[in-house]
Amino acid sequence: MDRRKFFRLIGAGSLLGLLKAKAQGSPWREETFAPLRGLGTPLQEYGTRSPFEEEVIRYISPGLRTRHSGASFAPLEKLDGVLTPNGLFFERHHAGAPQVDPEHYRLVIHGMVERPLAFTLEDLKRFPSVTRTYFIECAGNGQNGYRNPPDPELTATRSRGLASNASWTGVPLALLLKEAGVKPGARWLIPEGMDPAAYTRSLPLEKGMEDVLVAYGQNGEALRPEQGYPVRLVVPGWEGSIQVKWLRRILVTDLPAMAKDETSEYTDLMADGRVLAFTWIMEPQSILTYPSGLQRIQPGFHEIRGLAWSGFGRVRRVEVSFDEGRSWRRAALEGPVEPLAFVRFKLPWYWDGREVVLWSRAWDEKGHTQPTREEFFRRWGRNNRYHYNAIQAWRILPDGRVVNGDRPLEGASLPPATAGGCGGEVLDV
Ligand SMILES: Nc1nc2c(c(=O)[nH]1)N[C@H]1C(S)=C(S)[C@@H](COP(=O)(O)O)O[C@H]1N2
Ligand SMILES: [Mo]
Repeated sequence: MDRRKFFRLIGAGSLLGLLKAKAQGSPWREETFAPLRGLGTPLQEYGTRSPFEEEVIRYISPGLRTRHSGASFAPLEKLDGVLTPNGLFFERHHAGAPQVDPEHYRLVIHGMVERPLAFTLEDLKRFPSVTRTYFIECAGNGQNGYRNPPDPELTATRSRGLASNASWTGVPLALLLKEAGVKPGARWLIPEGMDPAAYTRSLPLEKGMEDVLVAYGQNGEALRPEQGYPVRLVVPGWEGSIQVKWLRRILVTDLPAMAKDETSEYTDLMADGRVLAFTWIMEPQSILTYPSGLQRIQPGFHEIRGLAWSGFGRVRRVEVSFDEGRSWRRAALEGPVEPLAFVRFKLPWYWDGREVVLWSRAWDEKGHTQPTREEFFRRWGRNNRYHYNAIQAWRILPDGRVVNGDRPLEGASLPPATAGGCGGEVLDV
């Protein structure tokens, strides 16, 4: 839409608003200007949000049946900006979030090093610190897209809410490794968590030396227990499952651990039955948050809004289609566009009240984009449950209701239920 047309639309909209206000009587209502009675809330040592906002909550997946090994989704369509508030950051744990006393906390680095070391939390905070914004996304994000026929009740939360974005503060892992002195021949790091799951992964030393953070801060305060208090790994752009929380040790070694957490889970079953392991990088992703599933809109002007990100680097552009991919319009990205972090995109739009399907797709600086649902399933068969980044479609019905616009896949039933998974609700295991 060109600029002039856009402002004409806005102008028409505000004129309409004025006429409406007139029809309903004066907009200067007494309640608006009467002084509030009594005193307000006294000073608080730790603030709480307005009670009127209390329905903005994480969505806890019933799919894994327990609140200790499951996932809760961030309510993406109810948030503004790009930072996910700490109380709404998605969660995924395998055995609940332990409460760790920072007094007794130690991070041990051992194995193929000159000097095995144990750091207290205070030690870690004495190192030069770095604060960077990065997304974390569970490899199981998007899993609800596997459902066939598609779930009519899908929301943006349940479609892509196993991802969140925060400003992380910590020490570059490279500094700690230098302090310990990595021996020649070492190639792998085996980080381990202190939760009852003894959660363990294998991380290439090269990535560990590049940009991994040993993080203790999240959006300006200490990590939340759910995010790994007091210390977690932040592994920029890579799947959430490798970002070990409640980090207690890192073994430096020459071989990967092939731990349960990277063999029984977080491997990708391909169409031909073979399995890909160690698929760490998160492909480009985008989700329209407005309009999105279960919202209701009126004909007239709307700012289409959404979030995009990619594990390959910066998001270069986001496009929106109103005709299921035949043509695309470029959305504006709200800067600064940081690499490996959420980006907000926006597009002015006038809805004429006719049924329409909206798509969005992100392109990153390496030229990757998102497949359609059909393309995704052609590539993977219906076996894989991870790294689903197919375009999410939203259908606007003539009455303004927004529903899942994904089309049923021909001749397909529900994918077979297998053990594992990451909070997807398709799973019934
Ligand atoms: N120690 C430990 N670390 C863990 C996990 C866990 O269960 N235990 N879950 C992993 C998975 S699968 C994901 S997606 C991310 C989720 O991070 P979040 O809960 O902070 O969103 O943590 C990862 N780190
Ligand atoms: Mo995950």
